[in-house]
Amino acid sequence: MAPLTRSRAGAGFVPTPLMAEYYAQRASAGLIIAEASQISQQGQGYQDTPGIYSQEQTDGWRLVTDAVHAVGGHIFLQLWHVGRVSHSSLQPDGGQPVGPSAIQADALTFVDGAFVTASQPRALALDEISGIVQAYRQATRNALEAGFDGVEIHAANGYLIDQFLRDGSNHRNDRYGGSIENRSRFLREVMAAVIEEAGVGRVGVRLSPVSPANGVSNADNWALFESVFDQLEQLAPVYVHVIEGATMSSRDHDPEFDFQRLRARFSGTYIANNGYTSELAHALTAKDPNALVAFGRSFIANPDLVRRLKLNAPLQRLDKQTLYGGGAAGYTDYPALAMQPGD
Ligand code: 8OZ
Repeated sequence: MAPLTRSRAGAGFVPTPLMAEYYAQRASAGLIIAEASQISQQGQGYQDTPGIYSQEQTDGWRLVTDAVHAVGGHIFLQLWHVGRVSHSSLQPDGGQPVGPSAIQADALTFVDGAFVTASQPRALALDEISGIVQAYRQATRNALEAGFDGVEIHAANGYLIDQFLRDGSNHRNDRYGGSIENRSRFLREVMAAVIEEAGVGRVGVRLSPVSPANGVSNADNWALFESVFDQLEQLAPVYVHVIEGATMSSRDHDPEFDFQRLRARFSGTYIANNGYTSELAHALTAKDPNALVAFGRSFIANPDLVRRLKLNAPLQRLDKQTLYGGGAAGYTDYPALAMQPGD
């Protein structure tokens, strides 16, 4: 199950018992990657997304991991810093969001029940960057204390790590900007710190090479991601998870960008995502035994998605009105298929 933002954390951005119920309902996924969770207040970009930086948040996530493990599931947490995709009202002391450079994102955030334009960011000072790496490290410790089986570094969808990677959002002229080697330094440092805390077997990473999500742009995505994959091969995370196409949208992309060729540069597990059908998933795993497929949107309305796919049963449609925020409606009230004799 791919990570899905649902904006249902409680006060203090603490995971709730309702969230534990939601994840436990979906434990037959095999591996759940829990929703993006900010590693600091500065890393938050939308209302009511959960955090993983306070003790209360860590204790709240324990409810979730216990509920999932009790029914035989496995669960990673996605670690998130939104960078410039935020709004001042969510930032410490109402300050500006931060990014590699002071370039405003062409992106919307979600605040007080409405979508609003991301605020003008300020460029991170060179000496602030190690503090953010340290926040990823502490968030990893917290996630392990909360009982997660591992963590996924969110390096996709135009958030902070992706903002460093792409030349449209990174105009720095220090060692974090300019060349691909420099623009990927922040990703390398975060990965190294998190792997040091958790071990290679408990760390994955998510990328969205061709997605324009949250206003990112880059002159040569192939050169960038070929290099990123080669660097990941060295760092050896347990998996690389790739959104093949545009985030929350179509699989269509420039045919010159060949995901199979990219995947071949990493010898570990590949998790493919975005708009997979059962047929596409089987075709991929038949030719790539070290590949998995993550399903996102279809898990929202189908807690028993795996069983439905196995039985070729109809899928329920998700209600867009209840995607973000609110309570049980459109969250934990999507029914599973009735059990049949012999199940
Ligand atoms: C939808 C709404 C808010 C955030 C992502 C974490 O795109 C998100 C997200 C998705 O990775």
